[in-house]
Amino acid sequence: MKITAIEAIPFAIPYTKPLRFASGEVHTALHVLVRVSSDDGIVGVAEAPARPFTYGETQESIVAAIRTLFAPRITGMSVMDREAIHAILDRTVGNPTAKSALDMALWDVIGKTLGQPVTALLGGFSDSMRVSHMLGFAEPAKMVAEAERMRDTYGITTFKVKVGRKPFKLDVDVCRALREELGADIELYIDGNRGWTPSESLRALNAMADIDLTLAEELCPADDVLGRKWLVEQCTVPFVADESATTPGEVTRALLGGAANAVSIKTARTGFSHSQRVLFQCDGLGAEVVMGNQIDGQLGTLCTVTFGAAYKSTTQRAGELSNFLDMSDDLLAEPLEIVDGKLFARQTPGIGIEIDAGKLAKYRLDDGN
Ligand code: MUC
Ligand code: MG
Repeated sequence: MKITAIEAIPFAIPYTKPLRFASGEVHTALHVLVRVSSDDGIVGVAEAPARPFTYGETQESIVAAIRTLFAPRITGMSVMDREAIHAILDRTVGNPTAKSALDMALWDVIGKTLGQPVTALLGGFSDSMRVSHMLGFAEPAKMVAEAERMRDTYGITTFKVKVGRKPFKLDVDVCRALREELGADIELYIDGNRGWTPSESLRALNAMADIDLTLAEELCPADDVLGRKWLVEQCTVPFVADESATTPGEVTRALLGGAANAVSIKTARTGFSHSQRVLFQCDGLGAEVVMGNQIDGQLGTLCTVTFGAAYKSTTQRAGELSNFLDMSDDLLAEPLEIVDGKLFARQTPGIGIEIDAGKLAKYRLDDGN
């Protein structure tokens, strides 16, 4: 079970509908496919999404970190030596999506070698998750139409609404229109990507007090330390830390410091191994979790549901598993399907990723060697 080769393959797939939010926008999925081969002839696969506006990584930096820093140091180790491998990766600070893709590709090798689904190895709690769809910035009528299409086509009834625009009236109008047009049965929550100040956040929450929001995520920066604590104390729904709590240590600081009382878990940035740490920490401290979306493609989404379906507390809420629907194409040979508002984890050995070789050849940005 020794690692014999590690590849980092940059690829680009355009979105048919770009996602816009307070901290940035994404028009093209500039991701990196990570492949780890073992001496048993097994290949594990995962993807790293470049999100410079959140983690500072670019597609080029992810490829460089894997090829020049990580691959030379862990090639030759056993795929079972995950803790030792992470200790080596963590000698380099940052690079969360590069490290996480490596971690998940290693789990994929382990699952395939053992002939077991990774979701079962992780926890095996359930076979699927309810899906939440993330609505990016647009005019209220367009966001309502998108939510209706998601509900009518895929049976999705939970929506995360991107907010954080200034002034906040447009965001309030959107949330109100969604509630009025889609009715009481849908679940709505908001994510500000740090776009508002603490006081703007509270005024916006008050203006939406009758809309029955279920979560409020990253409405203002966590560095607004006292203001954020003041906001969280007054917020009547769980306040979710997302990009401000991307490591177990940051999660502890956020929860104990009053900067949040719920946490978004994203396998794109904590892989499976560190997502376990974050989840168990939240379970132990009694903080709710939500499986978040790093604007993942189908590979990343499959990783999210592989982890999210595996545990009781990650299945309590719908996971953010649908934004790959906005991509013009993807690399999976067997595409993901959302049916009746649910997405299933794959019960085949490993994560269940099979790459379409033709599509990889079409979208990869390197020379293929
Ligand atoms: C989210 O939940 O914030 C947008 C920025 C980012 O880091 O992730 C996405 C979705
Ligand atoms: Mg977020």
